[in-house]
Amino acid sequence: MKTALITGVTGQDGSFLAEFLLEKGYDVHGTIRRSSVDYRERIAHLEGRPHFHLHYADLGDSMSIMQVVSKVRPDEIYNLAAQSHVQVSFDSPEFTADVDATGVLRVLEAVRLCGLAPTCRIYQASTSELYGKVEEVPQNENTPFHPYSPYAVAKLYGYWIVREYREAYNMFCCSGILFNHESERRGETFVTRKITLAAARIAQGKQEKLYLGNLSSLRDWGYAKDYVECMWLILQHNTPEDFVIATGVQHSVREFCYLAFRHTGIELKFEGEGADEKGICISGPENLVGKTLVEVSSDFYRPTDVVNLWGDPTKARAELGWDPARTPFEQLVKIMVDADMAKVAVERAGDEVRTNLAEYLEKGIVK
Ligand code: NAP
Ligand code: G4F
Repeated sequence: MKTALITGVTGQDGSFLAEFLLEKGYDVHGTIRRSSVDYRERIAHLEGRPHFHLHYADLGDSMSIMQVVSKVRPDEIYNLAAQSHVQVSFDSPEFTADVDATGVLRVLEAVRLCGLAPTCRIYQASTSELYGKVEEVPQNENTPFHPYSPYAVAKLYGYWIVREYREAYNMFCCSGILFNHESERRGETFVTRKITLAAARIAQGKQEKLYLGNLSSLRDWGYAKDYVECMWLILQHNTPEDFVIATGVQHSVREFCYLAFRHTGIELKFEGEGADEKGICISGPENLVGKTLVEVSSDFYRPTDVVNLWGDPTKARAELGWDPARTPFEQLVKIMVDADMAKVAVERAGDEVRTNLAEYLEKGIVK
């Protein structure tokens, strides 16, 4: 039985990867951080299962990383932990650098100092944000980097320190340069999830309007569940190499928004430009027709924004046998909207029960 250590197991990717590796028969260890909230929604269903273990560790704390690596002595490490929100990195640049840049070094050094360099394979969660202010489209493994946020600059250090340890110490460490990947487990402040949740709430009368930033931004969006398989494939390859993981298809935030609303039964028409652009309901529930449901707010503009990400997955397809087209864009949007429609319906049912209960208590029907 192989042993894997996943940093960031509570995140979107960490939770899917843990499920994937357990399915493959791995003994899976994950790192968690102390928090005042003990419920870990994405991995609650795995906790207590045989071969799934959790350890406290923080990427900002080298001693905790050393402890967990020396205790677990993993065959494979998936370093997914990060401050992963680009906009937040403008507000917390130092924290982002500590975790997303120096944190990678801490993991590599822990492996080396524990004497695991010859045996332990390491996957580093790198990102298409490295291409930033893009110098060519689509982007592949040879495209020059131009990071365009504190997050991307920190991740660039992570990318290079991984290469350095590979060359200097002959370690099997690789970066997956992953383009945006989304799912029903995506954090609620990333644009796709923000849209699917808002569309579901608006369709069910729980929200009036959705405010977004740059609607023209272009992304290559895939399904996170497909992408975690690639992380594993990268570590099973016969040589340590870096790979671009993407679908090879690009869409705008506006298109995502249009499709998500359409899937809830609301047809939007976008009018105006830039900060004045609006998404108006042209068909759907009677009470919404004619209403502006989407507006632009400069609160969601970034000091520098990456607007043209489009990946070329040729190498991953040829060398890893990975299929970039497994979950097409429309299906991804549907998966996310369906999940959020169900989530909002459950929330509404809870509201109804609470309202009825309050009324029954007031009338003395229940005591
Ligand atoms: P996510 O949902 O935000 O998860 C991030 C994980 O990192 C969480 O488990 C979080 O723990 C943990 N973490 C944050 N700071 C930490 C620290 N100081 N020490 C230890 N753990 C810490 O991110 P994701 O979407 O799954 O992405 C996984 C990785 O891939 C990240 O490194 C991200 O930068 C990278 N990436 C993501 C995408 C994408 O489109 N999703 C694309 C390219 C690269 P808590 O739950 O305690 O906060
Ligand atoms: O969903 P986003 O916040 O994702 P972003 O910035 O591309 O970063 C994600 O993908 C990266 C891979 O390329 C990862 F490395 C990173 O960890 C993270 O997972 O924003 C996507 C685009 C941006 O151009 C943003 O300006 O959508 C635009 N956008 C427009 N309105 C918005 C909004 N983004 C957010 N978060 N919220 C908005 O209201």
